[in-house]
Amino acid sequence: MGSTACLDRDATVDEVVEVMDEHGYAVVERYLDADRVAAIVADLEPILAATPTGRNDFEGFGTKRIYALFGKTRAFDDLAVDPLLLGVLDQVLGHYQLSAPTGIQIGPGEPEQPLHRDDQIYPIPDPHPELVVNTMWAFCDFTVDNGATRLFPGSHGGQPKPEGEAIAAEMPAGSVMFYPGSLWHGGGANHTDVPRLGVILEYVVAWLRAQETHLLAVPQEVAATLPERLQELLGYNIYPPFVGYVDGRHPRRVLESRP
Ligand SMILES: O=C(O)CCC(=O)C(=O)O
Repeated sequence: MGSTACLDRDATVDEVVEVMDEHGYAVVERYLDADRVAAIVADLEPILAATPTGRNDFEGFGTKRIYALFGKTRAFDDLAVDPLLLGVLDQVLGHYQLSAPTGIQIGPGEPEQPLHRDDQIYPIPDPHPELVVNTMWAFCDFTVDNGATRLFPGSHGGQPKPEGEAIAAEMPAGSVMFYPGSLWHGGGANHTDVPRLGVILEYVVAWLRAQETHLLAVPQEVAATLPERLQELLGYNIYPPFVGYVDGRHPRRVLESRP
């Protein structure tokens, strides 16, 4: 991949926002060190072993997707509230929540995922302000051969699906790629005999429905033990002044009043 959209791990919020705005994506290379990558991979292995392959072209018949991620592992609690990530979300989305936190292991032989925009599930006419920001965390080297995410640089902002060849967002393990929900992209084909493992932490503005219903996906007794900001991102929050209340009160009170 060209280096124009790549940043070092000491990148600032402003740099990530500027590069994402210009190119439609920004890769912060090796944001996680090798030990952290290895620890997360080890944590995900038993979960992946119990995860079925996909049911359609979009999920991929040879691809495993870990849904209900925050109900299954604590490995992403700090990454979901990472200061660089939240700083970018503050600037681009304002009020937001987690939408679709998903582990994606593209199996050998998997063909390309259909190209799509992550915000096209919402029936809101183009152009519109960004509604979704996604981050793809690489837990192996992402290469053109093993299914690195394909994308069309500059295709964000409400444009029709581009013609021609997408590029492969190659990045070393530990890197994180930021991209807005309006960017045309899709998983790549895996031509190797080794799975490609990535995790998306996707966020959506707080006034739209999140893709996954975290309030049901993460057991309440687990949610009650999590840091407050993560609880908020999992839906224990309101969009001001009062979208999302429970019995007229902030949803956090439900966790606080547990026996
Ligand atoms: O796995 C990838 O590289 C991208 C997956 C994706 O875009 C999706 O499932 O929405």
